[in-house]
Amino acid sequence: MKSRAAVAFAPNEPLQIVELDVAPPKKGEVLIKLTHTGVCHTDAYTLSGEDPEGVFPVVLGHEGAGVVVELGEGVTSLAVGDHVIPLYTAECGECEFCKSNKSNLCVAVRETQGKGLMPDGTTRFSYNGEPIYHYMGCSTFSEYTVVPEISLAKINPQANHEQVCLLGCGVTTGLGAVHNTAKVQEGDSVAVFGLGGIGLAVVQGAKQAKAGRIFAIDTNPEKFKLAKEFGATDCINPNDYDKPIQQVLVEMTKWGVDHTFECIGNVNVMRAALESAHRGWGQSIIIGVAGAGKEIATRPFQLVTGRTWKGTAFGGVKGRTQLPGMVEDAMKGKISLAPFVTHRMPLEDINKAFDLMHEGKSIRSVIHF
Ligand code: NAD
Ligand code: AHE
Ligand code: ZN
Repeated sequence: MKSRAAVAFAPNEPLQIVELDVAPPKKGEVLIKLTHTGVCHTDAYTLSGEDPEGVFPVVLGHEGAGVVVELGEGVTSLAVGDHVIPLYTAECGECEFCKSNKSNLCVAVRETQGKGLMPDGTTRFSYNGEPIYHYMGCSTFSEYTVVPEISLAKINPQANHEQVCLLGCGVTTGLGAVHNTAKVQEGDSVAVFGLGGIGLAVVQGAKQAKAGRIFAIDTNPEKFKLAKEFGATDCINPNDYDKPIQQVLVEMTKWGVDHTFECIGNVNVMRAALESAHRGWGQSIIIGVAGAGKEIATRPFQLVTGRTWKGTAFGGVKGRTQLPGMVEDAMKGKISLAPFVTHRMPLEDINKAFDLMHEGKSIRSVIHF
C-alpha cells in the first residue's frame, strides 16, 4: 500500500514528504495507521548524524498513537480497530529482562531494531524500489507503519491520541525516571536539568511523589513558567551565575540534592548533575542521550563520598503491561498531558517542528495525519 511519510534521506537535511510503499505485515507483525505523533529530541539527535545507530534513508518518529489496520500471521493479542501506542522498548514477556522485575530492557527485537530492520532482517518501507529503514521499531512519521506485535501497547479507545501519543516516549520517560528509577519519596529534594518534554515530565513526577524542593534548571528562562505550573519551587538559569551550577545548588542546599536528573544529553551537564547530588546518598539519573564518542567524567571522590550515577530508558516502564494504565491515569487527570502540547501541525509541516525545538519555542509539537 501507499503511505504519506516524512523521510530523512540523509543526516542534517530537512525531511521530505513522499509517498512510500509499505509492504503487508509478516508473521508476528502489525500494520497500524498513525493518527498523531510527537517529535522528541531523540529524533533530532538521530537526524543530526550523531547517533551511532543512525541509518539513512529512514522514517524517524517514535512517539505515536494509532489504530490497528491489519494483522500478520499468528498475531493474537490485538484485533483490527484496536487503539495502540508503538513501543521502542518492546515487551516480549519471555526474555530474561521481561521476566525480571529489575528492568524493562526487553531484548527480543532490540538487535534488528538498532539496525533499522524488522525482526526478519528486512524493511517494510520502500521508495522507488529502494529500501527505507525503520527507526526505534516505530517509524511514526508515516501515515502507516509496520511494527512487531510485542512493540504495541493496547490502550483505551476513548483516549485522546493528540495527548496520549506523548506517553509513547517523553512523558512516560520523565514520570518513570522519578517513580521507577529514582524512587523519589515524600519530602526529598529534586533537581531537573533541562526543561523540555522530558524534564517537565520529571517535574510533574516529582510533584506527584510529593517531593520537597524541586529545582528546575534551564539556560532558556522561557521554560520556567511551565516548570512552575508543574510544581517547580526554584527556577535557575545557570547563566545568571559566575560559578558552576553544581556549586550554586550545593550552596543552596548545604549538602546537595537528593535526586538529580539530566534531561539534555550534554555530558558536561551530566557531570554537574552528579556533583549536585547530596553527599552520602544523592543519586543522579541520566536520561539525556549523548552523541557518538561522548563520555562522562567526574572525580571518583564524588562516588566514594556516596553519590550514585544511574540511567534510565523509557523510565523503566514495561510498555505492554504498564502503558495502558498510564493512559487510564491520563484520562482520569492523574497525569497531565495537555500542557506539553504547545504546537500542532500536519505532517507536511514537520520540519517546522524541528525548527521550533531547536529555537527553544516548543515543548512538544504534535503532528496529525
Ligand atoms: P528538548 O530539546 O525539548 O529539551 C532540552 C532542554 O534542555 C531545553 O529546554 C534546553 O533549553 C535545555 N538545555 C540545553 N542545554 C542546556 C544547558 N547547558 N543547561 C541547562 N539547560 C539546557 O529535549 P527533550 O525532548 O526533552 O529530550 C531531552 C533529552 O532526553 C534528549 O537528549 C533526548 O534524546 C533524551 N531522551 C531520553 C530518553 C530515555 O529514555 N533515556 C527518552 C526521551 C528523550
Ligand atoms: N541509538 C543510541 C541510543 C539512544 C538511546 O539511548 N535511546 C534511549 C531512548 S531515547 C527516546 O527518546 C533508549 O531507550 N535507550 C535504550 C535502548 O535500548 O536503546 C546509541 O547511542 O546507540
Ligand atoms: Zn523520545
